[in-house]
Amino acid sequence: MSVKTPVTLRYFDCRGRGQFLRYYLKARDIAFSDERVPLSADFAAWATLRGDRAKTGPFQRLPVLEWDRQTVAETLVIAAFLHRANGDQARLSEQDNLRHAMLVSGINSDLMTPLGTLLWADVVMPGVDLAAYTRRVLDRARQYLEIVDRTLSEWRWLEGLRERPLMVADCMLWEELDVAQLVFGEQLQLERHAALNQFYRECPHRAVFERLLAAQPCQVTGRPAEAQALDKLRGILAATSP
Ligand SMILES: N[C@@H](CCC(=O)N[C@@H](CS)C(=O)NCC(=O)O)C(=O)O
Repeated sequence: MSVKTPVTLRYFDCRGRGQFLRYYLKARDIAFSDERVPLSADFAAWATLRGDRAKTGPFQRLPVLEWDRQTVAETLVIAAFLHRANGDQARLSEQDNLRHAMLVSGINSDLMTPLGTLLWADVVMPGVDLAAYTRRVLDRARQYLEIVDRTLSEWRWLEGLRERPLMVADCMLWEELDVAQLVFGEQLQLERHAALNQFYRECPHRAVFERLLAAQPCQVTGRPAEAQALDKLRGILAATSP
């Protein structure tokens, strides 16, 4: 894919809202600068950068994509922009474009955001009943996966994927299934969902995703000491599993 000027994806050095975009750019062979803002307990690097609106966009948040002198902010807008700019929109029927957009929107609000919030929960919601909250997020995630599993079968998503290039929604779905398993472990019970499980295992370019994760290992969120927070969640799940 040739873009007239260099492409930059700017995000924190974590997976969060940026990793699926990295997968997409890598898998689609789009040369880009993977600019990662270093994380630290005091967020010093971000504090220095945040006010530079040329880099952090109109809302001073990340991710931000720079593409042919355009600056694009907001995760869902970046996803839609890449879908259009790389010809994916033109490859799909109107109905399949709607399905693609619905899947991106759903994963964002029903998996990506709740998983990220859960990892931050005891920091951003002082006094939260972490055990109850964790179980609730797990139950909602399982419920959501059951429905998406049915929908992807009805849409024949996997069959379609074998006949077209990998698209943004595929990258996002794979990433969130991977993160959900990291957070909930076996309690997610992905294997109960045949279509999703098959998608996760057979997703084209899965090796590209895994290579990137291995080459640049990073936390899911910017939460300080995320590993300990994850251990705590796993302890809660182990103690409260029915
Ligand atoms: N609505 C934005 C939210 C972006 C957002 O909140 N990004 C976080 C990182 S995941 C951020 O930049 N946080 C820094 C801050 O709030 O100062 C989107 O969907 O992209």
